[in-house]
Amino acid sequence: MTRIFSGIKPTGHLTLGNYLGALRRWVGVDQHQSDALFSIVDLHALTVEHDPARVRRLSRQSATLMLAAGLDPQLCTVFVQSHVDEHARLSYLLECTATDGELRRMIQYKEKGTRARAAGQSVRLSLLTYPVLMAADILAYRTDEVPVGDDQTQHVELTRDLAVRFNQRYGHTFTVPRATHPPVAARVMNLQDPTSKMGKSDESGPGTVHLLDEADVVRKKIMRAVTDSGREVEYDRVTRPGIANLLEILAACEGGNPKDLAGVYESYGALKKDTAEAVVELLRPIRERHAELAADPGHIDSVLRKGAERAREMARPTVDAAYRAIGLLPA
Ligand code: AQP
Repeated sequence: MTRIFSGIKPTGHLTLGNYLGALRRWVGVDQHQSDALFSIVDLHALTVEHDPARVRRLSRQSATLMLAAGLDPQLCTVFVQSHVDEHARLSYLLECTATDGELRRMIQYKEKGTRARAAGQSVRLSLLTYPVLMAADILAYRTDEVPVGDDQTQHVELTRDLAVRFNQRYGHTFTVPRATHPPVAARVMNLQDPTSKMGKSDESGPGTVHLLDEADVVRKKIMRAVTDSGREVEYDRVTRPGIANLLEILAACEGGNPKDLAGVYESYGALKKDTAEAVVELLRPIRERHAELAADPGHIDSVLRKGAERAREMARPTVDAAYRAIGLLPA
């Protein structure tokens, strides 16, 4: 059976991008057809300035939303990354496999590093090294597939390179994984700046739809989405990024493809209205289920505890094998 691993960082409230780019497929396909692990990758939330209480709160909220969206702990393993020591144990060995050059080339390091420096903040060393931790997250489970939005492609490429290099140097230890992406909405763009990804770090911004936004807030954000000066509804990501984004969101919500949908609309207003209603309906059951689950935090904790136990059992043999292969004396 195909082994799948993917994760969400508790750096903000989950967004429509997280749902369409990742979570929806985990729920609809991956957990049914594969041996799947889904993690709240909390260590990755510490690479930029953070508030400890907020990370804790968002970790529980992310877990609750993952279950509210439909992940079923009977079908897949849901756990918090920091509860399973094997991730950090393996990460060090992979730091001894990676080079500083390949990490400095990572786009997210360059972008976030530049942003932090511009804000007068220092850049944490972990911002440079976290893609190695991400490789450890994936390789510890001998993962075959990593379902992600396409912003993560470069990180999965690095993971593949490290797996191949380690296997060649020290003997076959890791499965070499591949990234998989959804057919549409692999990159949902910010509604106010359709050339940037809709990211959850962009807190209360009007360009980001959060899964827990009230219906009227969702409508307002979508109706105010930036479009362009043209009039015809055309699907062109380069010249009409705002309209293309709305068409992709609508196609992802209702099925079909964005190009065909473009032919159905004669005005931007009508497209926005239908997109807003489609998103409201998509999110309604998630918000309702979230409210029920949030009322019972003990249940969430128990799911996460059992998930971590299962994950630990799966990861330990591979990580132990890596320790032996690289030349460390068994304890
Ligand atoms: N806009 C998006 N479109 C499609 N997929 C997306 N994903 C994230 N944003 C989009 C996918 O969701 C999964 C979890 O993402 P994450 O938690 O690693 O990152 P994020 O939501 O992008 O969070 P941040 O903090 O806002 O990230 P930065 O600031 O790093 O961009 C992944 O599969 C991701 O591809």
